This record gives sequence, C-alpha cells and structure tokens, in this order.
Amino acid sequence: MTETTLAIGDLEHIVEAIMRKGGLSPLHAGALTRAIVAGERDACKSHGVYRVEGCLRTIKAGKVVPDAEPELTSDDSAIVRVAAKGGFANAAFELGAPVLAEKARQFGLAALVINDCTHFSALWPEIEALTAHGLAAMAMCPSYASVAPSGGSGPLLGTNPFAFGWPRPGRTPYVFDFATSVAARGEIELYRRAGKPLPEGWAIDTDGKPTTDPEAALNGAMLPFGGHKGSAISTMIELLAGVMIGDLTSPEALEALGTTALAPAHGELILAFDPARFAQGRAGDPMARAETLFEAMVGQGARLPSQRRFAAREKALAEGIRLTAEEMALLERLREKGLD
Ligand code: NDP
Ligand code: PYC
Repeated sequence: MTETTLAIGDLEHIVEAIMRKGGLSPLHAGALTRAIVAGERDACKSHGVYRVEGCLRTIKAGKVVPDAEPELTSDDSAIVRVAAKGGFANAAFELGAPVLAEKARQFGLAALVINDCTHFSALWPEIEALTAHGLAAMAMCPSYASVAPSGGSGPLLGTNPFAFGWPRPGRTPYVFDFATSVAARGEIELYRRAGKPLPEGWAIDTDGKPTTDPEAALNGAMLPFGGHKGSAISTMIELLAGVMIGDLTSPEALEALGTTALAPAHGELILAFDPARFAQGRAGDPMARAETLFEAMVGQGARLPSQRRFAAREKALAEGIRLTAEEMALLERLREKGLD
C-alpha cells in the first residue's frame, strides 16, 4: 500500500486545521492535535488520526462544547479541580497539570479531578507530563458501558483506561497505559475496518455468546482483561473516577449520550506522588532502587511497557510519521470539506 511520510509538524498543522474547521476553539484544537499526533507518532493507532473523524462527529452532534473555557479551582488542600464545562478533557488537563505537580511537591501526593469532560484520548501523554516533573502518577477514567463484568452477560462497565508512570532521571519514564477491557474499543473498530476477525476471548455477542466478529462485539460487549481481576479494577475506576468525584459512571455516560458512536462525557481522576517525600530517606534513593528493579526485569529478557512506543517515537522524530493512502485521503477530505 502506498504510504506518505509527514514531518510531525506537518501532521500537526493538518490536524489542527481540521479541528478548527470542525468548530473547535484554538485552545481545544491545539490540545486535541497534540494528543492525536502524539498517538500517531508513538504508533498508538487506536488513539491516533483515526480519532479525528470521531471528534468531528461528536462536535457536529452537539455533544461537546467546542469553545468551553475550563476553569480551575484550588484551595489549600491537596485536591485541585478543573471544571471542563462540557469541553474535551485535554485542555482541562493541560490547565490543571502544573498545579497538580506543585501540590504533589507541597504535600507529597495530590489529586487532579476533572469534571464534565468529553474524553477520547490515551492517558500516557498526561502521565508523561507528570513524570517529566519527577513525579510518579496514575490516571484513570470511566468510558461508556461497553464491557461485561466478569461472569456477566452484557455491556455495563466501560473500557476504563488505567495508566501509571514512574520517573527515570535522564531516561524515558516507566509508563503503562491500558484499557481494563481485553483491548481498547478503538482496537475493535480497527479490526472491523480491516475486515479481520478478533482474537478469541475478546468479546461476546448480544446473546452473551463468545464472538470473534468485530461488528458483533461492538453491538454486544467486550470482556475485561484478566477475568475477575480486570473486572474489579474496572469497577474501582467507576467508583474512584466516577462516583467519588461526583461524575458519571460508564452506564450513566452511555445513557446520557445514547450511543457508543461518539466520544463519551464523564470525569477523570489523576494522582501524583513525590517518591522522595514518601521514602523519607529510608532504604536508599527510591530512584536508584527502581532502576535496580527495572534492570533486573530487562536482564531476564522482559521488556518494559512503553518501550515499543518510545522506539516508535524515536523513529518518527528521525524519519517522520507514515500514513497510509487511506489515512491521507481521509485527512485531506476532512481538511477540505469537513464532515459530510
Ligand atoms: P495495549 O494492550 O496496546 O498496551 C497496554 C500497555 O502495555 C502499553 O503501555 C504497552 O506498552 C504495554 N505492553 C504491551 N505489550 C507489552 C509487553 N509485551 N511487555 C510489556 N509491556 C507491554 O493497550 P490497550 O489496547 O489496552 O489501550 C490502548 C490505549 O487506549 C491506551 O493508551 C488507553 O489509555 C486508551 N484508552 C482510552 C480510553 C478512554 O476512554 N479515553 C478507553 C480505553 C483505552 P507499548 O505501548 O510500548 O506497547
Ligand atoms: O478505545 O475504548 C476506547 C475508548 C473509549 C473512549 C475513548 N477510547
């Protein structure tokens, strides 16, 4: 298949122009572009340029406020809140992250609560923004009901992503970021578009029977990773990043939106930790001790999460981002004509 190679800045330019044409304010167009192009750059196809059309559809359907001005509130506690006011989460995070980092330094740990946001993106860009401050971090959010709880028969939980990062001075951080379903919903959609069957064990159909048909999976339910373990972690995310922060759970988000074809709206919870403040000099430098652990893992032949992504990033920074003819045609159509 013919491919086009674009410099990262050129792809940013195209995506930002599409987002502006789609009606997003400069604040949101910039923040979405950074997230989407970072996904494509790091070979995370399920949250790369394929998401552009979904964002535009969500804007066109009036399900996101395209010019929302996120508002930050901070008191003398370790919790900082950003009201996204119905806008995309990305700009809300960018507003809250520096204050979160400052509070984590002050208190040892701090939380950023984002309320009332539309969320479509990967969480690792947010985690990396915090590890860059020398902080450990966790991020999580519900989605919309599309995953059956372990032992259940239909969609209830979201694909609820969970991400963690640990800073590694002078090196790329340790970061993992995954859906708590066997795969992200975006991944199922990519299988559908490619006309390929899903691996066994990813999904059930509307009758609750195992299926490898992506269409049947999208209409039925995905399965949590690791059976009851993933199901429990996903439920924890519903509780902490839905119920606890006064925002929607995945079934509520689906009810509010009425479809899984658009990006869901709910809240997000991000936690940041200052490892040195926790260790208080006990047992040596936590950064050095973490390195000992990572080296032992790699020494056994294991790869650290995000290493594939960082390698893809290095290649894209050196050589540009490769897009298929189909992807280029879609971007060009959206840039010229917008959504049909
Ligand atoms: P993957 O299964 O592709 O990857 C999950 C993580 O595991 C990555 O950090 C990956 O690192 C790492 N990993 C994969 N293989 C190995 C291995 N062999 N050894 C060590 N580490 C490994 O992710 P998902 O499909 O579950 O999720 C993809 C994205 O979808 C995530 O970024 C998530 O945030 C996003 N998402 C967003 C949602 C939302 O509502 N906003 C909902 C659901 C998902 P590497 O990248 O280097 O391979
Ligand atoms: O890929 O599961 C997913 C997803 C849902 C919402 C945004 N991404």
